[in-house]
This record gives sequence, structure tokens and C-alpha cells, in this order.
Amino acid sequence: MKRLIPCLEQDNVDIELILLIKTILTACKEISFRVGQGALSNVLGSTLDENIQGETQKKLDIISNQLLKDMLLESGKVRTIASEEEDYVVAATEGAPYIVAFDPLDGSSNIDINGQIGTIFTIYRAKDDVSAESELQFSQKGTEQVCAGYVLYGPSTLLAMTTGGPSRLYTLDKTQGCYLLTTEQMDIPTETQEFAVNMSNYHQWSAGFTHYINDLLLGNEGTRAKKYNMRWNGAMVGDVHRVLSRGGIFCYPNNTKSPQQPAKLRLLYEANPLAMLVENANGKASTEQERILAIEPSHIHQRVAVIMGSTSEVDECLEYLNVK
Ligand code: P6P
Repeated sequence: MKRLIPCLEQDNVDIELILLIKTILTACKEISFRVGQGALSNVLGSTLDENIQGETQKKLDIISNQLLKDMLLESGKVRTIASEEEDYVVAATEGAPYIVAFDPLDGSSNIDINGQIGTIFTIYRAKDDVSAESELQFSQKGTEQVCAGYVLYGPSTLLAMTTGGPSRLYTLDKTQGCYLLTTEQMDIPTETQEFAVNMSNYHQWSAGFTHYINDLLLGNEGTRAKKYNMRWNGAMVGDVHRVLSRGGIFCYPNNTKSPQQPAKLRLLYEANPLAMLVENANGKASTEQERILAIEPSHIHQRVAVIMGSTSEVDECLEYLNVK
């Protein structure tokens, strides 16, 4: 099986970017080990702190965030860092070529129940017209990402990543400590019979989205041609990995009863990187209004509605929301 670096060289990825990707994946190998240790190394449970999102921080959130931050600061390849666990951007190396944003441990509520969790990361070219301390380094559309990926800590530790070409899947060989190519090109089936949504939010959705879900629940007893099944992982990285692996649609629509903050998922380090992976696997990724990757960001912790997965199913959903 092919190792990661030759794949990146074959894709003509710049050597500086290859070295940065290696840094991120080295940190993820350590995170994979810590996650695997679980209770054996006293890393489960919560801290007494909350992050800027108002979420209780798990011990492993802090450990993973610090690991990634330390290694990126040391790499010399990163000008500015953004993290779900950091209120503000962190200036790293002045004049360095890249900026990195990450969710160090997406789905961390799954940690204590041994559920799927993962690290989501995204890389952009640094901007020379703003300082390394400025959040404006990340005022770049998702289409500007030079690399997007996640490392999923499950029965296997898997890396899904794209550098602009196909979304490829690698498996961490824990005996050799290297990522081996296991899927040359991820390809999301156009059609699906599987949807992912948190049904407990049913009474918070728009009329259009509620109508869409009602028709999925009726399946071929209603207007749809087939019966649908439902999955909800509680970790976007796990749900989107299932969609990338066998098709499906993942939805986190707006909460109409929370006009101040209708969306939950974060654009910079959740929606954008996963949207790039989905699109480069022939899928589609939208909010309730527009293509996710085309959004002009306003701030680093900005939230957006997310509808992504099998192209035909996403189009069907957007019809119900009257979005062409
Ligand atoms: P809920 C995890 O906290 C997360 O940000 C995503 O990974 C996940 O899809 C979503 O929130 C789960 O949200 O409302 O089902 O707990």
C-alpha cells in the first residue's frame, strides 16, 4: 500500500505544505494514542471550564488542542492559528506561508462513551496584507482552502484528506506509525436512502425542512420512491465519514426559535473543510441558502446551517427549502 508522502508528491503538493501536513498528522497520531488510552491515562471526563462556544471542555479537548498548537507553533510553517478551543487567533511565525484552523476533537461529548470523535483541520495560504495577529487572516472563502481533512478515531484511525484533487482515505498503521492509502478516490453515491439529523430539534425547524423530513419518514408510503433509514452519531466528523463512505445526507438546519443564533455548526473548522472533502468526492454541500464553500466569512467562530452529502438528495432537500 502507498504511503501518504508519495501520494502528496504525486499530487504535486508543495514541499512546505507536505511538511505542514506531516506536522498536523504527527499530532493526530499522539491524539489517537491518548484517545485509545481512555480511562487508563486519566484523560476522560470534563474540566470546570467552558470554551467560547459555551461548551464544557473535556480533558481531551484541552490536551488535543495544546498538542496541535505546540507542534504548529514549532513548525515554522504557520503564520496564524485558529481553534474551536481558542477565543482568538494565535500568532505563530511571522512571514510563514500558511494559516491553520482546527477543531481538535469534534464530537467530544462521545469521548466518555467510547464513541467516534475526530480532529478536523483546514489550511489556507497566509495573507500578506494583514498581520499574523489578525483574525482577518481567515477572511477567506472555503474555495481558498489548500488542504482539508479529518482524522477519525474509531476502531481504525482514518485520515480523509484533499489538497484540491480527489478526497483520499488513509489508514494509520499503528505498528509502523504511518498513514497508508486505502481509498484512492472517495466517491459519494448520487442517490441515498439514509439521512442524518438530530430529530429532537424537530419543532425548531423551518416549515420547508420539516416537510422534507416528514416525506423522508413516510418514504415510499408517501411521495418518495423508497424507504429511508436514519443515523445520528453526535459527531459531525463521524456522520460525514459515513456519508463519504456509503452516501447519505447530513443535515444540521437552522433553529427558527433561536433567531439570535439559528445555526450550530462552525463554518471555519467544521463546515468548510468537510464541504471541500464532500465536493471533491462528487457530493454537494450547502447551507439553507447557498454553497458553503462560497460563503464570505465574517468571523472565526461564525456558525452556518449544513446540508451535505449525496448530490441528488441535497438537491431534493434544497427544493423543499426553495433554493436552486
Ligand atoms: P447535537 C459536536 O458538538 C457538534 O459540533 C458536531 O460534531 C455534531 O454533529 C453536533 O455538534 C451534534 O449536535 O445538537 O446533536 O448535540
